[in-house]
Amino acid sequence: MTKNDIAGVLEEIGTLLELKGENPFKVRAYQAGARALEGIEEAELVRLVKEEQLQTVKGIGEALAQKITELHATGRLEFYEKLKTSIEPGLVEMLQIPGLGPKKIKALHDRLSIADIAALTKACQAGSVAELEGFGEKTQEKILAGIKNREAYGRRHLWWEAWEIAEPMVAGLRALPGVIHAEAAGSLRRGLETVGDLDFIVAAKKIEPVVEWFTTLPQVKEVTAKGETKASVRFESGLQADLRIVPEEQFAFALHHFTGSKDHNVQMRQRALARGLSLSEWGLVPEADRELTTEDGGRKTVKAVVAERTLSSKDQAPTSKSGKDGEKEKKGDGRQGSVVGTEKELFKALGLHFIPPELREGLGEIEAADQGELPRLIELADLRGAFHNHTTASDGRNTLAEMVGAAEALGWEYLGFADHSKSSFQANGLSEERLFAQVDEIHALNAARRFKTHVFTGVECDILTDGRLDYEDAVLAKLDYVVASVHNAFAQDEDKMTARIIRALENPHTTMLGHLTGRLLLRRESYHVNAVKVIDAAIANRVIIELNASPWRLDMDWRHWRKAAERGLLCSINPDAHETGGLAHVRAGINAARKGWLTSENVLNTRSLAQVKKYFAGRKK
Ligand code: DGT
Ligand code: CA
Ligand code: CA
Ligand code: ZN
Repeated sequence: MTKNDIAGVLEEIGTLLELKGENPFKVRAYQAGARALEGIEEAELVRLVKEEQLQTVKGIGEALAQKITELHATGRLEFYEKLKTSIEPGLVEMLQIPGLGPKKIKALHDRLSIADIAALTKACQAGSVAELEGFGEKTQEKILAGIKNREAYGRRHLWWEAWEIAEPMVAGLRALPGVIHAEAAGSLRRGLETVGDLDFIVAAKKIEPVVEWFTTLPQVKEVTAKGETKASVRFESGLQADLRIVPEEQFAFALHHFTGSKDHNVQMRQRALARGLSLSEWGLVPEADRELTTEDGGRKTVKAVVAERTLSSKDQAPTSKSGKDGEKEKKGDGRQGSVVGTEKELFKALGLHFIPPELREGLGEIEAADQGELPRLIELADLRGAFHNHTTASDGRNTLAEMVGAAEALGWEYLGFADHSKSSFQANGLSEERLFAQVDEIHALNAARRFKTHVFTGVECDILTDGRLDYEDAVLAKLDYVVASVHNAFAQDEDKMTARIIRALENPHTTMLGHLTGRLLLRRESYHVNAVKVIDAAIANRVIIELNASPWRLDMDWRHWRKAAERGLLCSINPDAHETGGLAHVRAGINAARKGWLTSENVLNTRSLAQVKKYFAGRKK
């Protein structure tokens, strides 16, 4: 760690201690230490650490010297990691609100029991913050404004939440008169786990009604831009959406461009250039032929046409336009007729097979498309069941029978359960007796043939801090399968956590590993674990790693899957459903699986009931 990184950590420790209401002297010691570090040269720090002379620096005492040395050598500090996990994450998050320091946050926590931004918002709206000593009306207003801005500009959004808004909008756009095509593009279409903003691309005969519809939707909180062929809006949640309307013949190019990713686009343009072509959001034109004939017979370059169009849309933005302009613009498009009408044709024009949006991350998809080596990606319809699901027996909201009924309604051949084990008492984990009762219930359900869906017995078994599992072997042996997961002691260092998980994988009863990193997207960081080592161990022990399809997890991350699957790792797409509606989350898991280049062969729950039974039986031997 560099000097500045270390100073940053010390500063943060000071803030966190203050948040906890620690002794002000202790707080100040860390702040002083940070400043002292800033005052010396990097080389000087190296020398002082080496000669163990740090405490000779004014502002750095014995204890601090030790911590700096540890950070300098390892980049980590046990004390700091522990401190971080000892504080409610909501309080730390509140630090991002302008005008709210640790002292104020502590006061809010102590006096109003406010532990996160949602509660703070409510308290401000109710006026109770203003009544607190040291706060007042003005501060309260400032806090509210700060929260609003942070949400509006700072936050990304879960793919699932963005999709729930986007999907009906696409349907609405398509239903408008004069709309020829409408698609959601951007990171949403690429199936990224979080989304910055929505991007809609529309081909329409008449532009104005589309813009009008888009900007007057009931869920729109604010119209942030409104031009002749585009508009931007912001929703209640802070999520923003861009709309672009293009002439029909540009649709494929615009859709491709605004689907991205940027890296993919850059590589596509390079490929076009290598073939003497110029690819843009407006079209694909011969590079040598950059001069275009306009309607009035003049000659103009693509660049000039583009510049004009950009200008004219800016100039005319404030005035209302008649629908005729769409027609005019369409004819006025001087681009030479290219036969590209779909993305498929666009790729073909560059000698490529169609690249599914999920693969467009600039990670080798163009090379694979060139060689005809793109995988046949898994699809939602390939799934025939799912294994990691909860019931009211632990922390789920629906009974076992309700869950099975929902799986049957989805047409699934099988459903497996994995309620929490006894150490997860916060999640009402099952004692051996309660687990056996559930196993009996499942056997009875299968025997009665009440549902077409077969039910598998399983458990989500805690991996204890040392890597042992939460039940005796004899208990685990009674189940069809075991999902082993980490649910506590997140602060362990990477070596410890990695060894802990690997030990669990070596247990012959472990069928699959649950949520590899424990991350909660946009809410909680991963614990420290060496993913590559865990993947190696899973392959060596023929253990599955789950792709937890909960929109908050999507863990193991798609970025690991391509390589891992190539090396023989088997995946299971697990909804981790806590209610009947949660089964649908496999849709998000499919996105991630596709981004990880997975085919149906890579995923256990695409197999038939008979094959799965055989797989579990084989694992038991
Ligand atoms: P997001 O919204 O942050 O989750 O990510 P995207 O990928 O949706 O990005 P966004 O909304 O800024 O733009 C949509 C797409 O438009 C992006 O994936 C690629 C394309 N695009 C935007 N700006 C640029 C750019 O400066 N260069 C290139 N090559 N493409 C761009
Ligand atoms: Ca976007
Ligand atoms: Ca955008
Ligand atoms: Zn879990």
